[in-house]
Amino acid sequence: MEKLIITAAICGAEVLKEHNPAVPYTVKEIVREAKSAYDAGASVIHLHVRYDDGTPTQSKERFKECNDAIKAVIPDVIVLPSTGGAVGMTDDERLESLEINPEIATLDCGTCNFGGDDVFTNTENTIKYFGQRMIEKGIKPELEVFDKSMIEMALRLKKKGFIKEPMHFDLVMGVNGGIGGDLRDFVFMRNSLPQDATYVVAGIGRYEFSLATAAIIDGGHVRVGFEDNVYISKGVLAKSNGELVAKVVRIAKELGREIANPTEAREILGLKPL
Ligand code: KMH
Ligand code: ZN
Repeated sequence: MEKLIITAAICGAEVLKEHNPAVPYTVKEIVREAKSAYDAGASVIHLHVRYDDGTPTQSKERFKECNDAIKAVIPDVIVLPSTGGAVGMTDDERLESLEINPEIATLDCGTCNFGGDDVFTNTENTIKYFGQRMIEKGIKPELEVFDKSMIEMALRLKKKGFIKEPMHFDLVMGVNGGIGGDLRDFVFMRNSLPQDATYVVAGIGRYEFSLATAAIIDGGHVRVGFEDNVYISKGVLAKSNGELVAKVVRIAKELGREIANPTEAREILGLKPL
């Protein structure tokens, strides 16, 4: 089986220090959390950025500042910025993160409820616009799918030339508005992917480690981090993103799956070597 790529979604746009005091806002805190995840075994950092008061932003200047600061400490890590940003941002605002010329970035493949009155909007035209921009800039999309319909959207847009093969998906499961995170949901999503696709699974909240285990067994890859879950076990807050990554490493080792370093992760994802 391929080595296991672990992505750490260290920050997100919605989770706050009120949920877990270790959630990073400042550049220094973002670097601390990225380094803790990398040291524990993550080869990819899924990056959202905030202003110092915690407000989410897609400002290209803030992304550059955070990306440069992370790379100064862990130069070989793969930084995977968000183009999802936060609910309510405009398309062009969201695309600012691509100005750091990342190797890979998220491409959200559909609209869904996102808790309360929030709707995370990704119309077909938005997805085409983002897909086209990524092709022009030579950035690999990580296709974020919150439900089966979004896999179908990605496959349709691939046929129309807005997404290139080989496809790489992020099965985000357990969002309040998307597919659930039970094993049968995972099998359904996973079996709906093209044969040659790679995937990572991001289980939200209580689904984080059960879905990570399913992906480890299945030969997929895993995302954990404060964006998705702030607990290391029921009712116990994680001290860092590194602690969440370390738990995945322990499970993987018990199950006989080796962990990919960033060089190996680039190879698996079809990214250019550094
Ligand atoms: N914050 C969510 C509204 C992504 O990174 O592309 C969107 C999100 C997805 O987190
Ligand atoms: Zn995200």
